[in-house]
Amino acid sequence: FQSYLHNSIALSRSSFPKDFMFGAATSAYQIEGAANTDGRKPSIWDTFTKEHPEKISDHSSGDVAEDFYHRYKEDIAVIKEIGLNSFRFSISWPRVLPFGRVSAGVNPEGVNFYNSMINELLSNGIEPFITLFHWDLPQALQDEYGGFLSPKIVDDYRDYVDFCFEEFGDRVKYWVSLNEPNYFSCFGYALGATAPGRCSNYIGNCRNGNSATEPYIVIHHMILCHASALKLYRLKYQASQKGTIGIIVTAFWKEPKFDTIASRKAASRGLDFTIGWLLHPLTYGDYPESMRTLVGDRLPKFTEEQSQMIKGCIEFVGVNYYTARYVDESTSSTSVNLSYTTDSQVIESTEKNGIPIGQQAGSTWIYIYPEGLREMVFYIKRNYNDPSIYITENGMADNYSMSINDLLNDSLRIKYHYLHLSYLLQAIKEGADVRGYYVWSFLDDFEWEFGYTFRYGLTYIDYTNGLKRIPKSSAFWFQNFLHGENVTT
Ligand code: BGP
Repeated sequence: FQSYLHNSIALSRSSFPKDFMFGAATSAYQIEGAANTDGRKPSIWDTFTKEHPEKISDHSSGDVAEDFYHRYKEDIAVIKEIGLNSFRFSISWPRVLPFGRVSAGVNPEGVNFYNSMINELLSNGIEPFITLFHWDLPQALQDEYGGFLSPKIVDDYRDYVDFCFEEFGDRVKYWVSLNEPNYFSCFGYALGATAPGRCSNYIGNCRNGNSATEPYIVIHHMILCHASALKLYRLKYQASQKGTIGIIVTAFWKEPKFDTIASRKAASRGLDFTIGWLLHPLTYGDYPESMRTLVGDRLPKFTEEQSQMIKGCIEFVGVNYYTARYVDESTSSTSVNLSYTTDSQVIESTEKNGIPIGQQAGSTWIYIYPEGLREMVFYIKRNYNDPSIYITENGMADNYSMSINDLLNDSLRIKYHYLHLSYLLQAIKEGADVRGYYVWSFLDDFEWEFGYTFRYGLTYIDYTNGLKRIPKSSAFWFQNFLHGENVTT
């Protein structure tokens, strides 16, 4: 399939399975805005952007974002026009339960918003695909007991998702428990670069946390959260609602830098410390052996009962695939790498002998490496009992400083999606159980620590002109593809 990279072989919708989901992905804090509207209370992201504007490239926040809260009908009409048959969005926990718990008060306006949005999607023939937690924890729970650092989060999370299943589950069949716990914990608790901004000098440049232990504690609790949500759903809702619950991992492909045993082992450790960190315990009941050995006592332990409970808790894996890295072994304890912790003893690089692993995108951390998507899908199939897979995010950004003309004529984005879809199709033909593909993202949006400086959307947002939406060339490209045309780049 190297030929995809060189010749433009036409790609057609009809080559994909008939019921394949083609969607666009978003998350609440990144698009909704209306941060202080209709009873919503702060999340840790509201607090973080207010207290640490210096940690966001353009010192911005999601206060207004793209105002999806007020403009969802117009946006859903465009989703339909493009021909996407699914929409991935997240529920803002502090919009429905402003203080985190039902007992502290439900916000009916927040619940109404999601009900109306879900109904709007369904009446347009678009399948809602809902993330229950995309990083915006109610600040109240962070203040009360430190959020995901405390085991108390497990009960509160379970009660929150119980509330969502009860309210929305009659119409929603696809749920994701947690978006990218590995990114949330490492950037939020090792590097201090994203909310809640904790770290120690061990890795990050601050002293309010402990980068050596906290990321592991946070993920430990998130694994228990996922499993409790799944158990609860199976017990209470499965029979009547007939939905499914997956978990999403940050899935950088790791390509051995050299043809050596050391490089191959490093790649395998790198994968253990990212996707294995979650998928191994949720498949087999415990962390990967490499993690147990290298992290030692700092890695929390599951009790026998917990281990039994978390085992076999993967209904589907959501893969957020953007890019890949070359990896090699490293014994230096100071290297920060995209396995996010230094404990994996892996050094990552974007080039080999001065040649980059792929073309660099406007989101500078993304090098275009579509082969890695196929590799990742098969790696998960082989190592975690062949689960169903959804590509829950795939995309690249342009830099905000480009001219509007170039931003709208986004030929590199078209090439990016064409290449990734081509490799994905190949994987499906070879027997991978992949059921959907979601573009990140539908709109240009608030990109966490990058603020509005990275533009990932199929739709351009004019931030200086009333948040006017303008479809980019890539939106038309998807429209042609989804309406049955054979497309190239
Ligand atoms: C994923 C997140 C998304 C989105 C995307 C783009 O990790 O799930 O919410 O933000 O990455 O990444 P970034 O903003 O780091 O460029």
